[in-house]
Amino acid sequence: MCPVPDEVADAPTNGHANGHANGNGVSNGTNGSHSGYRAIPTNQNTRPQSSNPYAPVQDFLSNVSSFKIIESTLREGEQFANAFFDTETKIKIAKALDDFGVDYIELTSPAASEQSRLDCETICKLGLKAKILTHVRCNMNDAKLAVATGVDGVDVVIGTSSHLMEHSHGKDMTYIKNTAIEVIEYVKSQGKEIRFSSEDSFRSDLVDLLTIYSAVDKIGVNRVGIADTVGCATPRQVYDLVRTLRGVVSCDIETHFHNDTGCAIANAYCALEAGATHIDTSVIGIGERNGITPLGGLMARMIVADRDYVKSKYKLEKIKEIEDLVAEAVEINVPFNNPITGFCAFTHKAGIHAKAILNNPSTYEIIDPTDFGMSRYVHFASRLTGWNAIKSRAEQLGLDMSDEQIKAVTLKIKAMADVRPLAIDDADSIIRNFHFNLSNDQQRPLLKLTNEEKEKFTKAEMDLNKEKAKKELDAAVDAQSQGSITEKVQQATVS
Ligand code: HCA
Ligand code: CU
Repeated sequence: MCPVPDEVADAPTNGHANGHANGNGVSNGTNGSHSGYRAIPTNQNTRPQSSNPYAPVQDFLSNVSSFKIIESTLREGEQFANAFFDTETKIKIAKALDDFGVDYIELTSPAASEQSRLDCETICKLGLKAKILTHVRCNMNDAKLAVATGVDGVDVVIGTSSHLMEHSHGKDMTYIKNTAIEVIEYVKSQGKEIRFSSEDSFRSDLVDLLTIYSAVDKIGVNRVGIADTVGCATPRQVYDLVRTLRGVVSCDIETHFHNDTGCAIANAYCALEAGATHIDTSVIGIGERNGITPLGGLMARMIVADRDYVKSKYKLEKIKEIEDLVAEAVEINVPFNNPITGFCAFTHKAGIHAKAILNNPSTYEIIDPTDFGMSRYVHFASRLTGWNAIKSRAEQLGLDMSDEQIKAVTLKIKAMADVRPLAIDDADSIIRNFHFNLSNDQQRPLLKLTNEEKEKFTKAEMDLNKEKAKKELDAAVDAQSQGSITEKVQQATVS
């Protein structure tokens, strides 16, 4: 369970579609603003990316250090069950994504509705740095509508799996190839970028796929796209397909992964390793069903792979703002386990973790929260806490105590946490009152407790003391027997 905040009053209202998704109605805040939590200063992370002994040997086909993002919150994201973006919201999202630094922004087809067409025109006129794309079916009517909106490029798609050819559009591969060529030639003739993608690529016939991609590559398509429309692909399958395709076409390769089986980020990464050039994302991963590769999650993955590239290209500290904007627009909470911005993404709790984190955050953090403008938190108000965390907290409160005294108050906090859940203020009161009693030779209660709680506390404290005494005894016996073994070895060497 995540740490319980002490200021639940700050929690946002929760009429959201996914209910109380992050457990507490709170999400991780940017520096110092994690509602109900107090950051404890730690040593700095000297090297957020330590070398990885399992890193693959450098592969010349890999684009892990040179990928581009096609941000599809305003297309795939609009297919999310709870998404209803009005024009103003679309503009806000487009501007935020542009400011973040995405390479492309993909918009819903102008053929979807008159408002969609108008919104497309409006966003094209914003003068953003990102290239604007719209996503249409592979036919001339849609292509003409798309070009007329003023977009920089058109993403066309058509289903190529037998499932979709039979049960969706009912066209065969010959029809698909001929129409694709017609559409591509038209869009190119209008001076626009053009991508051709096969829907449901991972359930399509490989020969069909390679034949059509090779044909469109020959007539100068800018990108071909692979889409895991149903989220069935594994990272290995992705690697194999992209790698094979890389050997067949010379144009760029875009990839699009649904998250039905939780592989959307891993698949995106593998696609880049195999030579894909572009990854489709959406903010918090929103899209059809449970969505696609999330922008923030992909950033988390990629910063670990190439920090310099990611930091030089994207304004990472904006990610929380963008996620909050989209979460609000579609009325969901950011999930508690979201990479980077999840409620406890950088909160450390167990004593062993806290101790190491206080010494050097890279011990239990592969990502430095400050790269994303986030804070780390050491959770010290629980039965799992350790004396190092309490020592830091006491220092932060300006209370001077010896290590022995800190260990004694830690034991009291742990015992109290066995009686009832502790808020941060509870733990602080225990530390403060304990310190007061020491300095004034008094017996002020550490915390206000009911009689029943007092009884439970006494018992919990006794148990912990017994446990502590047993551990000390064991340690003393170990030390003694170690001593006598060393003595015997020494005697044996001498004699
Ligand atoms: C869909 C279409 C799509 C298209 C992907 C692409 C998919 O909503 O079914 O254009 O590459 O997942 O196949 O999003
Ligand atoms: Cu999709």
